[in-house]
Amino acid sequence: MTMEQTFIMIKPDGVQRGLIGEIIGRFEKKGFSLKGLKFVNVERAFAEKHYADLSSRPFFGLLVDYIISGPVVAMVWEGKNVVVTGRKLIGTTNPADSPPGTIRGDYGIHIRRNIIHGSDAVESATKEIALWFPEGPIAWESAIEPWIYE
Ligand code: DAT
Ligand code: MG
Repeated sequence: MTMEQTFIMIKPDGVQRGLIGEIIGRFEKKGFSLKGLKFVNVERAFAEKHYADLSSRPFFGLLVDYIISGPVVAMVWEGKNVVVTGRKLIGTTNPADSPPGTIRGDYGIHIRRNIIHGSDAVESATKEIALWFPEGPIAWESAIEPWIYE
C-alpha cells in the first residue's frame, strides 16, 4: 500500500519545554508510522526557504528568528490521510483558538510560540520532505499495520 506522508517539525519551544516524547507519542498512538527523524539546528537561509510562501507577511522576520532560536525535531510521518489528520492532531495556527485535545490547544498560548509545524497539503508535504530529507525518508513496514487498517 502506498501511503501518504507529511512533514512534521517540533519547533524550538516544543524542544525546550520537553514535549518531544509527548508529541511523537501522539502520532505513534494514533497509528502513524515514523519514516524520518532528525534533530537539527536550522540555518537562517534554510528557515527562510521553508517559510518562503510567507516571506511577504509582517511576522516573517520574527517567525524565522524563532525557528532558528534552538534545535528542532524534523520528522516524516506516514499513514492514511496523514496530512489532514496530522493537522487535526496539531490544532489551529493560534494556540489560543485551538481546542483542548490538540497539541497546540493543550500546550500553547501565543501564536508565535505554537510548538509544532505540520504540512498543510499533500503538495507542500512533498516539497517540505524533499527540502528537509533530501536523502529520502526511511523505507520500512510497520508490523502492526494490519491492526490499524483493514
Ligand atoms: P500553520 O503553522 O498553522 O500552518 P501558517 O503556515 O499560516 O500556520 O504560518 C506559519 C507560522 O507563522 C505559524 O505556525 C505561526 C506564524 N504565524 C502565522 N500567522 C501569524 C500571525 N498572524 N501573526 C504572527 N505569527 C503568525
Ligand atoms: Mg503552514
